[in-house]
Amino acid sequence: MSRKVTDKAVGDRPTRHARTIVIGSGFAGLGLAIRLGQQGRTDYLVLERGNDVGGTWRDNTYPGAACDVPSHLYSYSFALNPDWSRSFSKQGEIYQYIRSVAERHRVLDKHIFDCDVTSVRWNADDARWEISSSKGEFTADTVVSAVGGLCEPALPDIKGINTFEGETFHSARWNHEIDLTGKRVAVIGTGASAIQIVPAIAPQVAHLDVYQRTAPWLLPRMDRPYTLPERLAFKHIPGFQRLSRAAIYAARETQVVGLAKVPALMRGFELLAKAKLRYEVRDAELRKKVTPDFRIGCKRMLISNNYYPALSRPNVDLVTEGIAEIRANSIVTKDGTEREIDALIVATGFHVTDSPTYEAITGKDGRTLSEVFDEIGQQGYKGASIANFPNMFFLVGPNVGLGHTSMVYMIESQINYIADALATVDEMGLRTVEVRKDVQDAYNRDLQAKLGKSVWNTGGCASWYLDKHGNNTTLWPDFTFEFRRLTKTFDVDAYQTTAASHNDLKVVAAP
Ligand code: N01
Repeated sequence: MSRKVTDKAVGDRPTRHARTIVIGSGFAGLGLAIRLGQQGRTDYLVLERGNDVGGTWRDNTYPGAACDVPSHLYSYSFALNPDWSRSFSKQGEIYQYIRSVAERHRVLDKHIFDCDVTSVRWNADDARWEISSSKGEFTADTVVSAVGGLCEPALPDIKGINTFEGETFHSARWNHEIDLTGKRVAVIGTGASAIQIVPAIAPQVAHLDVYQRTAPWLLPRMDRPYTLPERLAFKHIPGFQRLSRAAIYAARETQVVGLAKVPALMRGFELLAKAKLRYEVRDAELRKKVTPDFRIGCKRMLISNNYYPALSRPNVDLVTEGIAEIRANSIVTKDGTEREIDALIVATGFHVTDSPTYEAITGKDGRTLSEVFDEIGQQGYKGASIANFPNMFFLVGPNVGLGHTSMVYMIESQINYIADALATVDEMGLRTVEVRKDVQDAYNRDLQAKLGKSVWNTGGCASWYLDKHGNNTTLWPDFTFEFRRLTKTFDVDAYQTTAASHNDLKVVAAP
């Protein structure tokens, strides 16, 4: 979804109506599309701005891109893949996996690709959503936004960045036409993307400056290729793959205790990370620069075995002085040093709590999602519904994010909930469903009370997990099986509903 109209030639096309329209086809939107098909629904469409399914795994093609959740867990429960080549998959393999699942479940013909949704407006008279896109106009009884939290690259607001004359691009929009071989390159950022990019390009470039604002915590990456006997076992021994997935899930879930409930327990991880740092960074000055000053887990814990060694290379400098200005061919730091470069890579993350996609959605009272969030922060109910936005559901909405385990697990929980919501609407003959504001408020009070104790809120760091109101509106503060339990069935009592009786809006459930 974007704010800009990218295709002017849409005027003459007739408006298409679908019972359900899903926007976005990453892990979330695609998973829901498959479930809609399994429910026997045919009257749905998926509008995708890219030219293929895959979402973030289609877009993030930077060198070194790989998942930091083990492959057997980072996949759909209904489409396990015994053929993963290694314990932590690389981007290309995950993208191919998502593609193959889409093909196998025959949902690609429900997709409209290169369809950039520019506005989504609620029409109260017709109880429908009106959607404008680069591929024409649509209406839908229900819209599911599955655009994801990491879809809109955030560019740093640094003086002079637009005057840079060399090659420049964001990590999520890698320009493969540019050959970095022998060039002087700068990378801004030291988050999950940058720590994969730096070791991948360092051997190729003439010189690399890595601009660090905050040193991240790094843990070992237990990655290795699967042996042939293991792969045969995953394929042929009944239950072996499920068992291994369950073991990974259980091990990861234990982290919730330290992250969300008793942050002091994170000291154990800190000791491990410090030992790794001492072992891998021999130079005392560099070690000082890369030693974090906040409790581990406050920002996403990163895993890498080759980032510190890359920083130690003779052609790599870690710059921590802070950027004052970017000039036509150089970066100037606050201490006055000017470093010349040919190419600039910005690995500065995404608009998460302030996504521009929120501006495109206009709810019941005429306010956009962006305006609603601006006032109260990113609040919703079970990450799936937001008051003022009837007949609209969200996949990966507020407070369903995770740092420690597979988002696909959370997505599948939400798919259960939304699929059951659509079934309930049909069974009860409902015209509209909108989460009750009092229920949403109580839900968020409870979330914030839990998050107040978490390491994300108390660990002494600034992160994109927190919004401008200081609230953590991105992460789920409990075990993921607790979220699975909460989303097992659609709790219609939490919603204000109207019955589908012509245009007569009969309230059948209200606060
Ligand atoms: O982005 P980030 P990312 N001047 O926001 C720095 C997922 N992911 O693309 O820490 C200078 O984490 C910023 O500095 P600071 C994962 O969920 C997953 O790396 O804010 N620096 C930080 O170092 C992850 O959390 C995988 O002080 C500036 C960096 O840029 C999410 O994507 C792999 C700056 C941004 O880090 C985002 O990761 C990759 C400025 N003006 C990503 N602005 C997997 O393996 C920002 N920075 C699954």
